[in-house]
Amino acid sequence: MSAVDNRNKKVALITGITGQDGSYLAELLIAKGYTVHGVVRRTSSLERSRLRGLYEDDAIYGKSLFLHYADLEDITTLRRIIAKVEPAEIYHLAGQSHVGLSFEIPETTCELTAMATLRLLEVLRDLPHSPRLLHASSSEVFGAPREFPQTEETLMNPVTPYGCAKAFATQMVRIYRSNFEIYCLNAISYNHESPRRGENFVSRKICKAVAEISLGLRKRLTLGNLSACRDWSDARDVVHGYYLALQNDTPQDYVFCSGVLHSVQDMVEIAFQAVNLDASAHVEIDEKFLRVTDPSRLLGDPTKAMTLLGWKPRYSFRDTILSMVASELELAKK
Ligand code: G4F
Repeated sequence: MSAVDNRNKKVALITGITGQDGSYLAELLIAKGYTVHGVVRRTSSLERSRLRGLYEDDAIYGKSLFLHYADLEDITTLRRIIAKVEPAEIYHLAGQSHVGLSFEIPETTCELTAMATLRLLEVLRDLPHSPRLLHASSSEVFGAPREFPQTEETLMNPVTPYGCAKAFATQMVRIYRSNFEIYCLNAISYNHESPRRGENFVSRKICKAVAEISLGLRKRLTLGNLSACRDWSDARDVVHGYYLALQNDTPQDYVFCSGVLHSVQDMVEIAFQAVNLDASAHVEIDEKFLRVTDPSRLLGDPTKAMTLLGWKPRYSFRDTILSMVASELELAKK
């Protein structure tokens, strides 16, 4: 693979560095001695709170962390950044990542999630020494899966605009890997949460509300489908998997998940128990949070990542929820 020429350089580029996964990954790579370049949307200057610990540290920002402005639609800028910083590894995490929202803005979702990935692959195709590329794919590509649990071999059958955009990007990565000898792979991750999760995702919404209810700041938590089940992991474990995946000499796809299903109701119960409150006294359902289509049985099999990469999650479902409630209590008290 042509990427081998760059391997001795610990230089990484992260698209989506201001997000939950990007910020944890940046911390992990810097701790491993990497120089990390992050791509930041021109509009995201106010959204860097997850990076604050790194950004405000004079020993890190401008020394082992650099931020560059580029929009995913503007591939020329991205091409220039790649030519300038010559990363050995690219972690492509950026995109429109909210499944529910993808029904409202399907065209934007396809531009930012599907086409942006293809454009990035085209940039790499033209480079004499292409960096290694990890594309953050999603369990949403399986949509209505034909098999349980799903593996790297399971056929894609997306049922949402977001899942469809991810399926396109995932397949393009496979096509470019086999046709152009580019080192690129898909990390097919299932839901993964943490205190840095965006507020419109169900875990953060639940934990934030629970903290505020326990402090008397509000009374109710309004949700959609409580019986929806997901295979939930912790984002801190998943980004460690991303790092391990790109260290393997052979590019291949991996599923990152817990292999266990929990319902939204389970999450609600754990979060309310953490503050000694009865969930049934505070939770109500509003149809506006129900999805047009909601994949119901996305359950992954993490065997390949565990055996081939030695990936071992450190956080249980309960650990993650408890850490999120604790973090929300701190924030709410401030
Ligand atoms: O937290 P969610 O919004 O995550 P979702 O849609 O599963 O997507 C996440 O995981 C995917 C798989 O890895 C990623 F591809 C994607 O980018 C994102 O990270 O919803 C989880 C479940 C759904 O079944 C939803 O219907 O929670 C249910 N839910 C119930 N009430 C709710 C609510 N979701 C939200 N956001 N808000 C609610 O009030």
